[in-house]
Amino acid sequence: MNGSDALLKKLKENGTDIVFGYPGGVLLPLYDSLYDCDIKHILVRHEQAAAHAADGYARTSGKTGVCIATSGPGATNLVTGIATAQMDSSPVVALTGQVGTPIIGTDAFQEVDTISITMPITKANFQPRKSKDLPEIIDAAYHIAGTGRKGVVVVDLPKDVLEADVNEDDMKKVMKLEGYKPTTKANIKQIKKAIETIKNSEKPIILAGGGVILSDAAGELFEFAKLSNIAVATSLMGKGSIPEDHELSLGLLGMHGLESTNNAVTDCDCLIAIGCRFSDRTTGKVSEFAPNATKIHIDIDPAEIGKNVPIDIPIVGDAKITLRSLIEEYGDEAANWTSEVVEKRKAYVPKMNFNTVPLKPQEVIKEIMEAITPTTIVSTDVGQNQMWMAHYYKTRNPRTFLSSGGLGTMGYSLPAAIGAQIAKPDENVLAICGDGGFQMVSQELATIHEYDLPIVTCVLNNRYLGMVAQWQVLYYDERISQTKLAPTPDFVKLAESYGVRGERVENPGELKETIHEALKSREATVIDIPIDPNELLPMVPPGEKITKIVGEYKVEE
Ligand SMILES: Cc1ncc(C[n+]2csc(CCOP(=O)(O)OP(=O)(O)O)c2C)c(N)n1
Repeated sequence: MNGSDALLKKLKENGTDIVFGYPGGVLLPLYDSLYDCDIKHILVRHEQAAAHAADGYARTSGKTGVCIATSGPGATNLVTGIATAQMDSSPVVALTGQVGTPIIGTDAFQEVDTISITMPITKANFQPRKSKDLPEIIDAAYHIAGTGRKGVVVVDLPKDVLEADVNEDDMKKVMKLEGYKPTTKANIKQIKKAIETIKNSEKPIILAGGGVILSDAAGELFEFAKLSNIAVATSLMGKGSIPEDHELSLGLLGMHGLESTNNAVTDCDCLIAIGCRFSDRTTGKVSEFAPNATKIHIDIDPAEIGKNVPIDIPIVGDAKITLRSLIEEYGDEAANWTSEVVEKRKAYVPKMNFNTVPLKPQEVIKEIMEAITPTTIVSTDVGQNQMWMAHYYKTRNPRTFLSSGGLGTMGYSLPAAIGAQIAKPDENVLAICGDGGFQMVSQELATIHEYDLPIVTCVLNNRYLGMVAQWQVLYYDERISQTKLAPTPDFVKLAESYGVRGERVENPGELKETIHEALKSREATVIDIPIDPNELLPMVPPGEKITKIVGEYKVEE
């Protein structure tokens, strides 16, 4: 067997039956091996989409996603998707082609130093120089990507390594990964200390991050929250870690968080952060973030603890295993403050009902929620559309809300939805995007059509790079510089030209029905939704404390 065959065999052994990629000259051996292999290859229309799709697949399924790109421009086109997945700790193995080993470093045609380029944006990267090393490197790549704090591993594949022979003994070799031993089981003394602190506090709050979802700990989180009667705020990545229609859910915290949540966290005297990296979007001004709270931080990555926010009780461990220990050790003492916090959250009922044309984004989110079920997977893009969703949309299940939280990558939503739909073929998948982000990846409608993926794409079309325009309005004296997107293509016709159904919804009440019909038909549909570009998203100015919200929250009378 040659290197390519060995590689594909290893992918299968590691549980991969689907890959997202785009071929090129140095990958000809690999694509030839794929020709009669039962791993399904999804041919995207741009490599960035391959990485986002692998990432969306990973986030939805919990398995490691795999993407492939050729050397040089193929590899550089993957970079944004790699960085996006890595920032959000999504397990992805990225396979890149490389020129043959004899000409590495000669400025050969389509040569780029992928290892150096991806070093700072991956968890690890490898370049096998001999075919016999390829199998153990692939096993190591999966192991590193999918354990500890998950992330991206690049394997850069020189063409001759793909061509040369690999024997059965090579297939059995195991790489020794000295020094890579993530701690999953937390120190029991720290757990006991945390419990004592929680019980001695009067105003405890849990802050759940994406780590809860990544470690499949949502069930344990909910159990612990109910047992202790402590309400849960989430970061953007933590959306779905607790059913957001349950009264113990306080919703989103931070720059675009709910006012009641930002106030509750600011007032709390004990903050139990789980799988959360305290990003600037979540904390605002760090010195005024939960200033009176004793802070407990549970995280699998010791490097995260104390990195952004000083921590009183560090607990290194996997969220699921640690929450299980917390539940076992806790007893049944319930917190008292929660009812007050919950009442305040209940009193804050954001207004979403607007009977206006153009549609208000809040109305759009309301109708989306009415059209779908708790298991529908939604992916958002980046910009106002993302934050309207983050603030108003109630996520009810883990792994059903996909969003580029760390890198903030426009163009994420549509290809991530492709990965999600492939991971969950029977589930409904909705991609939400702005007109700017949609235009960055709209070519992927061809992929959606080719593979018959029934994704429903909602374009919140404000004819602006809305989020940036909003900052220009608020902080740059309304000097709208290069953020008006005109002329915008006719998205209905664009969709139709790709063989995808196109619809336009302009009136309140119609969106729900249109989404419903599209989902029922199981036919890919793009819905162009002209929305009011003047509706401003309330926010905390960057670097300010999270109680300082500017812009008016419209609350139900
Ligand atoms: C690849 C990329 N380029 C630029 C940005 C900076 N950026 C953040 S939000 C935004 C505007 C997004 O506009 P649109 O997609 O129309 O969504 P909206 O904010 O209007 O919902 C821009 C340009 C980004 N996040 N990603």
